[in-house]
Parts: sequence; structure tokens; C-alpha cells
Amino acid sequence: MSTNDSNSRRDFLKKGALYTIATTGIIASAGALARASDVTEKLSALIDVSKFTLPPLPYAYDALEPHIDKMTMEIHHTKHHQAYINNLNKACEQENISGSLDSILATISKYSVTVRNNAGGHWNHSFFWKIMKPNGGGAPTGKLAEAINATFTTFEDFKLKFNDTAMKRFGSGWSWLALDLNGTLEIGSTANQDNHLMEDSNYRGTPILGIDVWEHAYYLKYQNRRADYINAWWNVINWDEVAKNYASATAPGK
Ligand code: MN3
Repeated sequence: MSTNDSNSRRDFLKKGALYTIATTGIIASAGALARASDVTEKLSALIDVSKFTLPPLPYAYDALEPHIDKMTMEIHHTKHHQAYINNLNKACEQENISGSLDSILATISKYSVTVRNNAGGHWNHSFFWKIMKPNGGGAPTGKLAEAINATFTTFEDFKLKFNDTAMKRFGSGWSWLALDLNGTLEIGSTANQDNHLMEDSNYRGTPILGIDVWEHAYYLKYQNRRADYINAWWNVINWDEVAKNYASATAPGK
């Protein structure tokens, strides 16, 4: 090996070592930064109690097949519901709003339309996931069944009226069975992401059962056939959960 060769080899090794040190340093710094931002995020989540998060779906995305398909459930939960939460968190920060979701809905006229739509969206979807389950459907029993029969004559009559209301909702919105402020069961429909808990709602009361009739809830499987989606939806109702909603709405002191 000549001196020149040996020099250039030393140069090469030196440059290589410097390059390794430099890149390792950069990677290590990037790692430290990533860890720091992770810690900051976790800390701010702990400190900021007004931050809303996506509740996990109580069943798998494909659990409601064939009535509601996996892709619709996955997009509906991880994209649509998550977007309401993200927008709500941002709006709460901008408008300096703290407090529970229920307290925001109860004083909704104080806030922007953005808060209204996204707070409603978060509440409605959190409610909606729970009143469905795999192998659901059938008919209600117990006190809820008695109340439905007393108000609407039969369960079949109730379903017809509920379906009709859901079909007549123009554009995007929800249809509901709710307990009104007089303690009577009532079928009603709200536009956009409104619900009965909003202080200025036409249907003040407590939701017992509700269906999302936004196209995003059914378009992938049913396209424009809202009636087919509504009919299929009755097969996934979690009547135990609906009965619980009724029991807590009619509980003494309510
Ligand atoms: Mn929806």
C-alpha cells in the first residue's frame, strides 16, 4: 500500500466515522424530541380535562354484518366520529369552553355553530354505538315494552311510525325515541347533529333510542336506499341498553 493509498483510506474512514457520529446524533436528537412531544401530549391530556376522546366501539367493526358492513362501521367510527371530536376539542380551546359534554349541550345557544355540530356529533355517535350489538334485534321487554305499547298501541305500530319519521328526515339528521319533559315517550327527528339535550331543541327530553340517517351511515352498502338500511338496523338493536336508557330517564328525580 503506498502512502497516498494509506492517506486516502484514512481519510475515507475518518469521513465515514464523522458521518456516522453526525447521523447518529441527528437520529438521537429526533428520538429525544419525539419522546419529549409524546410526554407533553400525555401531560396536556392529563391536565386538560375538557379534551374529548373517541370511545372504543364495544364490538368489532364487522360484528354488525350483514346489516351494517365493516367498512361503513370503521369509517364511521374512526373518521366521522373522530372528526367531530377533533373539531370539538379545537373549538373548545378557541372558545375557552370547559365542562362536560352534557353541560355544553344544555347551554348550547351560548356557543358557535361549530361547537353545536361537533358536540352533538360526539354525543350522538357515542350513544349510537351503544344501542347496537351483534345478534341484536327482536323486541323490547319489561317496562319499556309496556310503555311502547301504551303509547303507540303495538310494537309494530311504533316501528312503522319510527321508520316513517326516519324516512321523512330531509337531508342529514337523526330520528329518535325519547322521553319528553312530561315523561311521555315521543318519536321525533332532529336535523344535522342536534338532539333533545340541547336547550333550544324542538324535542326537549332524554333520548332512549336513535338512528343516524346521514348518508355516511349507510351509503357504502345501501347507496340511496335509506329504507333498506332502516329495516336492517332493527336487527342490531341492543334492547337491554335501550331499556337501561329508559330506566335511567324514568328514574325518580329525573
Ligand atoms: Mn354519523
